[in-house]
Amino acid sequence: MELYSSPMACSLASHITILEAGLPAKVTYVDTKAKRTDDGKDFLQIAPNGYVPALRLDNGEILNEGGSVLQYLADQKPERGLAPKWGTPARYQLIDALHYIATEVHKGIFHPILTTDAPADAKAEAQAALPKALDYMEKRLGKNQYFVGDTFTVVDAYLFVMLTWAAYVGADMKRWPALVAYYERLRQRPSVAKAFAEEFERFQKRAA
Ligand SMILES: N[C@@H](CCC(=O)N[C@@H](CS)C(=O)NCC(=O)O)C(=O)O
Repeated sequence: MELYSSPMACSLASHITILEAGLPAKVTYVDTKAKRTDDGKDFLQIAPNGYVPALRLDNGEILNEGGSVLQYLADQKPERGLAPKWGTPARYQLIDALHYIATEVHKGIFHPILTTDAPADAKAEAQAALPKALDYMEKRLGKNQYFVGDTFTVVDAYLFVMLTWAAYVGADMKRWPALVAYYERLRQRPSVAKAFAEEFERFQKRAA
């Protein structure tokens, strides 16, 4: 398996999941603007939509949506509990949370804020929506340790990235103490700390 990731992008969640599951997957970095991989390949030949995460399966097929990549990775090591068993109500709660994060938070809010092409009014609307989404997540997390169920799942890996971005775009995180405590707990997990350190270093080098 090979994961195509871009430093500190949404694909960090898949990178965390690979480490959390202990999967033998190679991580290849991509410059998503130039559409080139760091080992010199045309990324559009690998993932026609040109975005990360992309996961090349051992049979050569590509998965190119975070929600499917995360669940595929989790299902390679079911004993790690990174996604509940298929067919259980808990699995649908996980899918529900992944869709919420992908559509409402990632694409609905962070995409307009972070992209250079969005018009100013779309950026302002997204900035105004961010505290409301954080309010919702703070309330939904409540006193729980994890966002869905009682153990770490791929949803927590994805939310870790969203909360990293929230601080990066200037959200006043102290307004959401449960999310801050949750974020700090996640940051201490070896898989999260390792993937974050590797990607953050690459992110800083690219920005320099
Ligand atoms: N629909 C995809 C979107 C993934 C996505 O937006 N990836 C961003 C990084 S966070 C990207 O690669 N953007 C570069 C581009 O769209 O050209 C998903 O939910 O995984």
